[in-house]
Amino acid sequence: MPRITSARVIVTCPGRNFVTLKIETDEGAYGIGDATLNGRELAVASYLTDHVIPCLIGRDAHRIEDIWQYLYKGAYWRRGPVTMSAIAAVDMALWDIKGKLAGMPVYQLLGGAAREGCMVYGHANGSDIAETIERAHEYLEQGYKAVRLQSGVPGLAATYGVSGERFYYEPAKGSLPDETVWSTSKYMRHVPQLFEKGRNALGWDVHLLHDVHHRLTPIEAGRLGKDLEPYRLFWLEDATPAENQAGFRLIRQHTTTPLAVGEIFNSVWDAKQLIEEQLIDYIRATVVHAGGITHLRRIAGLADLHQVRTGCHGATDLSPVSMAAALHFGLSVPNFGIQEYMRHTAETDAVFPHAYSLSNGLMHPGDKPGLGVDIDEALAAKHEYKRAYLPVNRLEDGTMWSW
Ligand code: KDG
Ligand code: MG
Repeated sequence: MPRITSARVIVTCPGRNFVTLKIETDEGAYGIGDATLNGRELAVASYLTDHVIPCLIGRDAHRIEDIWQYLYKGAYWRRGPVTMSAIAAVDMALWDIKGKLAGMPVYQLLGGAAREGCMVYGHANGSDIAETIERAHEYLEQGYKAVRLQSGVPGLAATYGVSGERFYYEPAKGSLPDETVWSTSKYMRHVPQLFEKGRNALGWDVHLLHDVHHRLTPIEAGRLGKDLEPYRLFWLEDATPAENQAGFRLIRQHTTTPLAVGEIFNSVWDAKQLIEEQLIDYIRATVVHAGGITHLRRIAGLADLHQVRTGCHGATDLSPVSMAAALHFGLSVPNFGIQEYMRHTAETDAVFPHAYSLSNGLMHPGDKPGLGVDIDEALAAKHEYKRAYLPVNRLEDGTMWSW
């Protein structure tokens, strides 16, 4: 049995912060897992170093489920993004080790490929509608089958999802959080125009998506969904905060626009009612924040019973280790829907060399044993951690709102 001999946390900032767990065994194989929680990175690093790693040493690295249960039930304090990101990092690293020892890519251990590749969506964003459409065309030229459209809103100085960069979106910055200002009425007037012009310019053969980023109430989301019905969106994402899962009933009563939610979920319990009542169409929980491959498969299993498909979050703040794990999961799970792909910068890719690739709008994790991602520790050590916060958001009268 491969015994865990050491584990350590590597914090690096190749353009943005990433937290990685590396687990070594006495059989020579090692595994890595992503533990990045954007804007709160060091909390997970400490949870791992101070509380999880001492419990791992000496354990059989093959016993993934038992170690998962030990860390979840054994902590007494269940769930929450810090705990579940730490468990996820251990879980990913153990799947990586199991794959390496078996000489197989992780997706083979999960049942093998259930499709040729994972359809991904890219982010087209611009300061106005014309610029967003121009960028969407660039994605289509690169073979993407699905594109998310976000654009600046007239009258608002900054809008979620719009960045100066062409292909990378990086909202975390500053030694204190930036403050942005939000107007629901300005936004609600603008978005249907974005999709009317978007459909006219891009045609009907591309899937179009949009992220509301938790800004609306359920009834407002119902109205927006109804206004967008003529443009046949693939999904409307995070239309309203989802702590109150029953709130999605109200949205469903008013629109047939498909709904996606889950990027800040960390457990199947966050999605249970949403899935069981079929209040959503896509579950967007991630491998890193929702307890790793082991727990994500459990969520997908429940979702499959209710015709809810997966659509894992894949922003740049999830490291290439998470991206690889999501692709092994996505390739093998029966109810895969789509995978978000916000590509990483060249600096990040150099620290995390990886086997996954994109071709004709589909991504494949590659066939290297394990997850197929490594970390160049010498290069990682050259990029020192920099505190960076996600922005906060206020209404025009100064009231705090969801960012
Ligand atoms: O850390 C926050 C980002 O991951 C988030 O703002 C990106 O909403 C997002 C998305 O859909 O990619
Ligand atoms: Mg989102």
